[in-house]
Amino acid sequence: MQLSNWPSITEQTLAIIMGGGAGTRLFPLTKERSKPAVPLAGKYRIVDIPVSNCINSGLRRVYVLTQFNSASLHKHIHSAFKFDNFSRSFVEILAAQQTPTDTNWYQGTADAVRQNLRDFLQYPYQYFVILSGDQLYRMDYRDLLEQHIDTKADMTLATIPVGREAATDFGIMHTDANRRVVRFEEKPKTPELLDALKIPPTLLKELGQPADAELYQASMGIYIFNREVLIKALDNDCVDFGKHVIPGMIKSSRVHSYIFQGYWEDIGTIRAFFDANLQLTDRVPEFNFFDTTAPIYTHARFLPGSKINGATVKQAIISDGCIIDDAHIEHSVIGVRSYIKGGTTIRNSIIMGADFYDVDKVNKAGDVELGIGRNCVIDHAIIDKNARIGDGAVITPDGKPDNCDGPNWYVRDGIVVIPKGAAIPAGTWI
Ligand code: ADQ
Ligand code: ADP
Repeated sequence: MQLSNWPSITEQTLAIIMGGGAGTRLFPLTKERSKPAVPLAGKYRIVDIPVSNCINSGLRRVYVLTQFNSASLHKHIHSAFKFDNFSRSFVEILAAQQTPTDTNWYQGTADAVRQNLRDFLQYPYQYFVILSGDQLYRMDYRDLLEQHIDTKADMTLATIPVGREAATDFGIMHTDANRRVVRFEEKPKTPELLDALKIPPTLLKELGQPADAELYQASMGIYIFNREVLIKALDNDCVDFGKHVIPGMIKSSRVHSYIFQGYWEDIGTIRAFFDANLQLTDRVPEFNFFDTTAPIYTHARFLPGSKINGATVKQAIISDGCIIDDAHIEHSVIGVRSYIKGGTTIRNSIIMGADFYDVDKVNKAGDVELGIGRNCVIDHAIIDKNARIGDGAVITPDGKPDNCDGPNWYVRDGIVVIPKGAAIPAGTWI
């Protein structure tokens, strides 16, 4: 190693994770917590994905920007991501803790970065990697940095080919032969605009796609800015990167596209979050939590192995520390410390588990015990942490509108969501 190469490119890079705006799209999972703290895949939290990608890419200075702080997010970050005393590595939360009417509330992604820019610039970082906080994917950001430096770009954004239906939800662009962005439209809606934005045959060929594929080059919301470029890009009132900052940079700056063709899912809505979790129960899921070359880190809980007392389990993830009696579990994700009693059927559902065991049975008579009671039927549901589902409860979205609210339950995108800590009395039919 040449000492003159020090500090390395990754040491000159600060990672900034956009941890979520108002969190309305994931409500009610974000009712009592910020989006990064939402549990994922039984034992992780959403924020573990981008933070682990950073660590596995050698980026060890990471800020998580979030709209409001929560004790559980703090506890999670501090226990999951500890570095030794001899490095200047950190994962820190920067929260806008004011109310929505206060001007300090982050108005959008660019505004969130701008409000913290002075802190970010205190150290001589040369590159700023800005990441969306609600996506399931594995990426080595060093490849992105390498292309960024090789092409001498001012800004590089990661992109992925998507179909026409998805294209309306993303920033869509055209690039030239050097992958420099020459046109950018945020969430194009009209058929004429979409027709004009298709990936041309030459690029389709380079990507190994059929010449007649109808694909669009979509922004993944992952950006690398050079230091001076970021300062200039935010020296205005622009609120969002996708809506304002990037479209404004196309002509004046060298914006390049890094094309990624691996697995990538946006998990920012209840439906997308639900589908991505359940896909993990596939025999060979597209996202591999078993990949030890780039592990997903979370906080170590030292829980006992799960105890299964005669259940039938098919295509499911069972996390640590569960106790499952004679239940039937199919195509579901069962989170840490879940207690599921006999005679219960759980299908196509996410049970997030609990933060504690109710060993002392602190419930008074008549209260519902922590976990899922006897003889329940749960289908197409997300049961958030610390919920208490009484014996014989039936929870399914059948016969209900795709979006509606009950006294202590919600239906969102056709999925019933029981919020954190809710109690559903015995015999309830939802
Ligand atoms: P969207 O995902 O719609 O599109 P946005 O709502 O700005 O854009 O969210 C980007 C990320 O920032 C998300 O992780 C979100 O949770 C977070 N975020 C949003 N507002 C925030 C705030 N005020 N404070 C902190 N974090 C906040 C963007 C781009 C598109 C691109 C898609 C890819 O604008 O061009 O195609 O991402 O998903
Ligand atoms: P997770 O384990 O899902 O990451 P947290 O970190 O938020 O959840 O909290 C888990 C820890 O919180 C438990 O190990 C327990 O020590 C503690 N805890 C939280 N609430 C309670 C409670 N009501 N009773 C006992 N312990 C609790």
